[in-house]
Parts: sequence; C-alpha cells; structure tokens
Amino acid sequence: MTQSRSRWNLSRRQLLSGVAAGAVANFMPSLTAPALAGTPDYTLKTKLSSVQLLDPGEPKTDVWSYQGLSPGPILRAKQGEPFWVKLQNELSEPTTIHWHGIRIDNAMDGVPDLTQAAVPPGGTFDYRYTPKDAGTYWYHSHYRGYEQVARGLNGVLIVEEREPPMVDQDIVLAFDDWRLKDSGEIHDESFGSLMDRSHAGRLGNILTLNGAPLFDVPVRSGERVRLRLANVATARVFNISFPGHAPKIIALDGQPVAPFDAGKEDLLLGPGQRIDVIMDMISAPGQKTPIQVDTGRETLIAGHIVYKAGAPPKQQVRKSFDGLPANPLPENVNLSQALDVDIVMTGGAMSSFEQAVYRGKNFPARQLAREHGQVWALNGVAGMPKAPLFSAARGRVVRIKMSNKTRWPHAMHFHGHHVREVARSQGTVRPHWRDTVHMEPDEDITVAFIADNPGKWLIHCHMLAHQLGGMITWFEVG
Ligand SMILES: [Cu+2]
Repeated sequence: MTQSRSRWNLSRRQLLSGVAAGAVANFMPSLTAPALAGTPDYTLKTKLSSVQLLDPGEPKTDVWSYQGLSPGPILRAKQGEPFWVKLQNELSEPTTIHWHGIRIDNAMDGVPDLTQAAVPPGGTFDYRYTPKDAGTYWYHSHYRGYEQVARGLNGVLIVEEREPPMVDQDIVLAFDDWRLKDSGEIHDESFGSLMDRSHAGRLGNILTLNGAPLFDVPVRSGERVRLRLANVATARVFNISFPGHAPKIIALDGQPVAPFDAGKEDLLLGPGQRIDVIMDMISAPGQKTPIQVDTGRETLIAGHIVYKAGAPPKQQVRKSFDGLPANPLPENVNLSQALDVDIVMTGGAMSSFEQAVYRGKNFPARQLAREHGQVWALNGVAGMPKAPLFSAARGRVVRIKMSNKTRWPHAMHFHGHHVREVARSQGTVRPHWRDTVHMEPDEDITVAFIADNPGKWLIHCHMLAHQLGGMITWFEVG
C-alpha cells in the first residue's frame, strides 16, 4: 500500500510539473479557453484489466478498473482547493463517477439523467470541484452501479486536512467482496438477479482488502497509525476488528467526531460507509496481528498488521489524540422550523408487501417483481419517481424519519449532504454526521440536515441490488 500510494504521489508531482509546462505554453497565442487551461490532478481511465483476487497461483480475474486497478488509485485532494479528475471511458458501455460523501456541486455528482448525461464509450468528462470537507471519501460508478461497482469500478478519495494530524503512517483499508466462480471469473449470470434484489443484495464469496486476498500492513512497534476503513462492497456489511489493539474512532463517513474508543460493534461498516481510526502499535517487534472481518456468519482474516522484527521500538511518549479539525458543518441543527419528511421502507423477501406505484401506475407486488424487477418501495413508490420526494428552499432544515418495515438491513445514502441522527427506535442516539445510514430490520432512524446544497439529489440504498430493485428516490434543493 505504501508503495502504491507513493507511486501515485509521484505521478501527481509529475502532473503538477505538467501544470507548470501549461503555464509556459500560455505565453504563446492560444485559442484554448481559460477554463480548460492546466492539467487534471488525475486521469481515471476505465478499462478491462486482469487482477489477482484469488490466492497467488490461482487464476486471475477480469475486472473493470480505473487505471488498471481495483480499487482504483487512491486520490488525494486538498480541503478548500480546486480538484480536477478527468474520466476517460474505455469501456464498451457508458459510465459516470459519483464522489460519495462529497458535498459537491450538483453538476459534478455523477448521477446519469439527473445531474449529467452518462459518458459514452470513448468519451471523457471533467469532474472539477472544491471539496469543502476534509476526510475519507470514495468514488465509484453510478451507471448501472449494481454491476459496474461490483465489477471493480470503485476507489478511495482522501481530502487532506489543511493541517493533518501527526501520525507515522496513513493507511487506506478498502474492504470488498466478489462473487467469483472457481475459474476466477466474475459470476456475471447473476447480475441483477431477482434473488439478490429481494434479499440481502449481491453478496460475494471472496473477501479482498485493497484488492488483495490478504493485505499486510508493515508497522514498527511504537508507531501511531491512521487507518481509513472503507466498505466498497455493494451489499456486504463488515464488522472489523484488530485483536490486541485499541482503535480510537476519529471520523465517520469523512466527518470528524470527538474521539472515542471503538467498542464491539463500533467498527461496523455498511456498504458505502467509512470510519477513520487512530491506533497505536502496541505489540512487540516480530508480532503479527490479524485484521479480522466478521460478516455476521463467520470471521475471516483480511490481512495482518506485521511488526518489523528486531527493529527497536520507536521511543515516543504518546499524547492522547485531541481529534481532527472540524469541517464546516454546524454543531447543532435547529429543528424548531424543520420540514418533516417520512420515508417508509417496505418490500423485499419475507414481507407482506402487496402493491406499489411504479412509473405512475399501481401494481400488485408479484406482477411488479415479475415484469419490472421492482421489489422495494419508499412511501409506496418503487423506483425513481418523476417528482421529488420533497423540495426544500435553500437553507431549510429538513428532518427525515426513516422507518425500515422490511426484514433486511439497508444502507441509506444521501447525495450532496451529510445528515445527523437525531432519534432512533433502538438504543441510544448516535449524533454523528453521516452520508450513509445503516439500518437494521424494524428500525426507525430520524436524521436532520440543512438543505444548503442546491440541485437534485438522490436518496437510495447502497446495497446496490436494492437500489436497482426500487429503493431509490430524490429531493430538490431550490
Ligand atoms: Cu437496501
């Protein structure tokens, strides 16, 4: 990882020197519009690539990659500074990039037919924006995402703090699972299956960490590391643990929190979610600690923390960690004038789902599933509605009560905004800003936010077969 990151830093430096060359070129008469001057920070080429997801010696897997990698290269932007990524589509079908968790300009949000036209094969698109918030985010296709993301089109985006915390290492850990045949090929026959849509989504059978069957993190005793945990899978919920270590949570979905010790279920990552932790390397030189993933059914090893043998421990007195600098989100949301919205989630297997509206017409549930593959509804409406779920004046406080009346967990993702939990039916309220809210069956969670980002924004389940199966809506900020 360290190698791959430094390689990308190197290429970014090269790109920056390219900016200087562009500046020289500007002395010459040019017809280039000023808006197109300069060079992208990154170019992401989507293409077919072969990668080693199974153990070494076993067959490789053909995936859809960014720059030959899945997850794609780690992108680094700087908080408050313009950022430019050029997408170059070398696939045989259209694609887009969504910048998950970035409070972005609507035109850059990457949702086909809502914020942009999908980028055709051979086409390019310039994503240019200035991230307001520092933190750990990610990027992925939003065009037929249930298939494109599962085929590999995802990666981690880091927005660096203006003054990053002092740590010895800053490490991304992107967890994914893949549905592979014994031959190593992706199981393509099941993409979009009604079974996956109506149950837990498209669960994989092969776990990877940073695209590897086992990923090792080399450390030295005494180091303090920042780990950026990300769930880039399309359905699987991962519960992460580091036996013998005491991770401290410092950010959720990119947004800083007052640091707290991770308890038993606190490193639970629903699809799309991220958690940043600070962890001190307290084991002895030569030790090896597993990075464990509990999927609810079994505990798997995704990799190891490998302590360098024989190296003298770093002699440092560790102060407690005071937390990350705040992002520009309010401490509290004033709910007295809130626009109240309900989202009642119904459908899926083992439910009493009887009917829903789809494209303006009422359907019995069985017919809707058979003819249109729609198996979930939000407020009785399956699939993307023509009209927004609600419209809010810019700056309006919105409070949304989400009621999961299904037998399945869901990961409700909000575009363009982070939302803060203000009430829940089970357990104590966790008043954190999140862009993706994990919900258990029969759970109600109420969130609030300030609708301050103009445009058309999706709300959908990030179990992407659920999104495909009807769990999607949108809202508008005027
Ligand atoms: Cu779902």
